[in-house]
Amino acid sequence: TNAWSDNRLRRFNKDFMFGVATSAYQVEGAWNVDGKGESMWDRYLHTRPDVIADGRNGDVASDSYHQYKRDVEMLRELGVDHYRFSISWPRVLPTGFTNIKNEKGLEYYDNLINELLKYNIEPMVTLYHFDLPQTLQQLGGWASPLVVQWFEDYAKVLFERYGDRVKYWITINQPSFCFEGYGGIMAPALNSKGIGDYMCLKHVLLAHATAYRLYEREYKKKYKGSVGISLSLNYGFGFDNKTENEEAAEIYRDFTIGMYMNPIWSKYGDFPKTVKSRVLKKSKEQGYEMSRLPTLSPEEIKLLKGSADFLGVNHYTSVLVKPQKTEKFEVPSFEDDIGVEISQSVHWPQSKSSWLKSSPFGIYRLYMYINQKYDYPQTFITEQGWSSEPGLNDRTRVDYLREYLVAVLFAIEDGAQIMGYTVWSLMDNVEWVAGTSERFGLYEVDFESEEKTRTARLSALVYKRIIQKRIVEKDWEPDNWKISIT
Ligand code: PNW
Repeated sequence: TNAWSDNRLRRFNKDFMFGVATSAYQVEGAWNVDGKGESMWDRYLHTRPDVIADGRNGDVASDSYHQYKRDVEMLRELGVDHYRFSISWPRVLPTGFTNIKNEKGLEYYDNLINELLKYNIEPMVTLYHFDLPQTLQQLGGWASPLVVQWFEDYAKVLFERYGDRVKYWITINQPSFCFEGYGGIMAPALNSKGIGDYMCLKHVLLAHATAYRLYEREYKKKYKGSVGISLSLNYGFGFDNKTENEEAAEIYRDFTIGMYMNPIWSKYGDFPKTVKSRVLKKSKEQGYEMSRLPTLSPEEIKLLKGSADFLGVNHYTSVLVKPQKTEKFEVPSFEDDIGVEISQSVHWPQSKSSWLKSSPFGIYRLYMYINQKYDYPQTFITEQGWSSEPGLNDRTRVDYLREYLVAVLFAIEDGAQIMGYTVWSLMDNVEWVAGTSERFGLYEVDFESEEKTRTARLSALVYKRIIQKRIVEKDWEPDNWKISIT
């Protein structure tokens, strides 16, 4: 389908918020500066440099710890309404606990927030974007139930310190990091497929809900902010409309969308029935006494239900789903529990990342799906982006953003509740184990330069124009590629 197939002019209303995102480990650098503690990503990439595609880790990254004023200048050049960034837990609490509060680290975020507010840019703060203090990882990290309390204590420090100025909070970025960290090559890279990943997931959800309740109880009246969680929600289509493929896609969606949304947004809470029954059945067959998927108690179900003022949607791509036939997965594993084979169409344009292809109708379908299942939840698109080669002429990113933004307009027209849109990312950064081999920035970063010089790409100019005009113009081209504050 062609996103441009009708000629009606749709526009974003004036209070729709446009922004860009980054995360602490990926941009800040200064990994051991001014009293910052070690994170599990510091430890992981220092001990396993071989896993990084181009060897570049987050020690210096885009050096935003020192360049934040330039970052805010770029935000002003773009004319964004908000900036989504994350706080590094070990930068503010080097031991992971609240016994030592690192004043220098806390001041860094004070400075960034104040600089944003000076120019009327709304800060949107993520409490956790993958960089757990290494001290806590050693004590079990997200697989330990104790992390729920540790996270609440950490959240309290941030709500106390920044609550007067920050109105949009995101507790956790993508609970699905559990599957990559306990069954893949993301930190802590502990090989515990089908077990550790589910334990992690339970505690991540409870940590989120506990932080949400803390804000609700102690800060909401005073500060009137809202608290959400960002989920990685790609859409799974049936490979074609054969019944078995449609059924496989429904199971896939239960495991990758319902898994996170059901506990918070459904009427009865808890994990989806299909997920619970499939993992239980497989676990029994495999000789386990009980399900590898931990249960949620009635109290936990209650704590989780309704524990978000908004859903943060991180949406990059879509997949095509068939029942598992030829592929063999590790046993036990999340993949084996789902029991489907996924692929992407050869017709979808390919980015620099193997997993990321452009399929703009996917975000429209995702919204129709969650609206029907969860009754039109309030959402904020907290990440969407495209990876390219280095270079300023990022035509493929321009195409991607335009087509997805048109799809977002279609979704809004059909009732989706979307408060804003956030491009991943403001600038090139350390793309986890891909290092700097995949570039997601509207701004290019010259990682060879002392200052980590930032230069606007074509997409930065196009996004600026979209923000100004509140419409998506298919054919607009800038006169020149200079960007300035207007
Ligand atoms: C996001 N997928 O993760 C993360 O939040 C960012 O830190 C990261 O830089 C960005 O995407 C680009 O990778 C995702 O498989 C990882 O669809 C994988 C997927 C989606 C999001």
